[in-house]
Amino acid sequence: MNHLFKLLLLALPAMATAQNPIIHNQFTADPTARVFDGKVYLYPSHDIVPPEGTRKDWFCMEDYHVFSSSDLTNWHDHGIIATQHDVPWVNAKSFSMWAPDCVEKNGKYYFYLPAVPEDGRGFRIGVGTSDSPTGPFIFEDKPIEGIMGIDPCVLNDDDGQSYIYWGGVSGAPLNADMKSLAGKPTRMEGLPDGFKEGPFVFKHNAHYYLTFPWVRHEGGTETLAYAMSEKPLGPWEFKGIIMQESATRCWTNHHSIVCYQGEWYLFYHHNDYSPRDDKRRAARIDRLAFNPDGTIQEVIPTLRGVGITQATARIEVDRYSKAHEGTTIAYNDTLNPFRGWHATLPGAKGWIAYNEVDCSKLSPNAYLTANIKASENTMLTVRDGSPKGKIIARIPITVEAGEGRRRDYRNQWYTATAQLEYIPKGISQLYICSEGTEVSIDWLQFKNPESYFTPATETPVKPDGEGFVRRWTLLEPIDKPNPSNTVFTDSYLREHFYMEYFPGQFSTVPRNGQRVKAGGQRLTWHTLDSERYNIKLFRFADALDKRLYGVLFWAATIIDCPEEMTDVRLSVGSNSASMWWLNGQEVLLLSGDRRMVRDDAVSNRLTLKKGHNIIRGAVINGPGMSDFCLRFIDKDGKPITHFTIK
Ligand code: FUB
Repeated sequence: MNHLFKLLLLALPAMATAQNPIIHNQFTADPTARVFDGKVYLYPSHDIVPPEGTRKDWFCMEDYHVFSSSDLTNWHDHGIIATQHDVPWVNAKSFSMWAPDCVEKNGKYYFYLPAVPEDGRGFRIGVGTSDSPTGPFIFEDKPIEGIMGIDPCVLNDDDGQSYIYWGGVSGAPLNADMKSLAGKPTRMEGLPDGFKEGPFVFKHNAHYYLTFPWVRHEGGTETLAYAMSEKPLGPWEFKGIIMQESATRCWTNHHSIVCYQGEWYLFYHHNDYSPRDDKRRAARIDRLAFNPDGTIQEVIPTLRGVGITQATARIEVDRYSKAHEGTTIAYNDTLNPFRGWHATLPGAKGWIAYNEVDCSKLSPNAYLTANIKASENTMLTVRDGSPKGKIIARIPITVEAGEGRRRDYRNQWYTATAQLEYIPKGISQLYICSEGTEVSIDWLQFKNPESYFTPATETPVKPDGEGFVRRWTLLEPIDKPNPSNTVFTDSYLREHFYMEYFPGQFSTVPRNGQRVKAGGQRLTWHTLDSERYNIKLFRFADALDKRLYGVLFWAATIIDCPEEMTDVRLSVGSNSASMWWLNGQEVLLLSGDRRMVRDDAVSNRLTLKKGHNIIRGAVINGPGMSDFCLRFIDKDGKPITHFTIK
């Protein structure tokens, strides 16, 4: 087993994913996106499963969350910004907090929401004010006078006038307070017949766009359509469809359109996480483009969505950008769609492509992991740019228990690993190609091996903020076969730590690269800075492909004190037993079978000399993973940090 695969045994679970739908832990409908201060903020409705006593087949929302992102890929949930209990005029049992909007004007943020009022009659629209896009919002006592309806959308025009639109479709100018109408509501003219709701109005190149969900024929479901005008309240000229009806008959669609960092995006929803119930929806994003005459090009919904995916993030390849005919996708758990999907490649020559993967942060010793399932031994290749592109990695899939393998993985998910043969430069479109029989794939993830140490430089360093000494000269492990830690009594340790393993063990100060002979072993000292407060001797040995268990480690370091320090104590934690010497004097013994715990054992009071002080340690283990941490503390137990380490 080589170093790479051993590291995998301790690999951490994957982090963020970044495809359609964009929020993965809750339903998010009616996604209104707005750009504030260089970030995209998302204000969706929050569909929930209807609680007991409420209609099971209808929309059900009791609060709003707000999300933000600076890359359209990683979304941060800022939590709940309003509930049906906080807004004074809302009927607190109505579960009717439908599609909202939020705009900024003169440094204030106005959050508009539709809901059923206390008297239970129809929908009204109210507003809350905040100094921040994430709230807290202070809500008005009453809904806006003159509006009955749902789905507010506010346009701030370039001349300073704001307008509010709602329902299907009316509009009116707003007063400067953003909380009251400055004129009579008017019905927007020029729109086609058929059910309309969810207006979203924006301005681009002096054209006003009124975009809206529209049911174009009896028995149909909602498309997204649009009209254009040279005036904010029309009359409008109907232009056509932005998005066709849902292929799976999700009855509603609801959207917003924003320009972010020079690109246009359509936010919309679909019932990805609720395939049998189209009242629980999930927000998505796809790119939107204009024709030279200002008309909008039709948007084809994708699984891939938008945004660059880091190669080291989990790449959900079932959210592919392209796929070979015959590729299918299915839920990982039909009882819990939030557990995502997997793709199945039909066999030889099948492939899926996943675009915009940033490989620039992969280190030369990066490797690939893939969660896969197959019924026969087969092979996948991951290629750069095309199904015939350069091979990045080959993933051999061995599912049958063979000689030396205890597990049989036929038709079971398992994580395969592969070394990289080639690392694409920058952004790549990955092609995952089947080279044999049918194979299912859930995700891919590239990993940079974790680093635990870096070679020390000539420059002295300080202990870390908590006083831990992180620079050490470590000797490659001496074989000391001990099948268990139970032998580590004081007497055993005294005998074995004081044995002479190599010349100068207690007298010379080791230097980086110096070699010593210990019994039949030729061993080298390495001066290293540890990335962590605890010195992971196990990782040190592993990276050098040395024996890990039943070994004895020697460590030494020199600390340089600016003055004499009295009444200090040496404080150590180690796995397993260890002994420590200061300037040649034994000061601490940690015996028995112990775990590494900071400040596990503390010495008697000591004096550190002005100038150089030599600390030596020996750590012994049986079958465990060795590490240690060491610092000095003062008479009050506070860490000492004002010395340097050579
Ligand atoms: O989310 C509830 C309603 O469904 C919205 O207000 C409509 O636009 C439709 O998406």
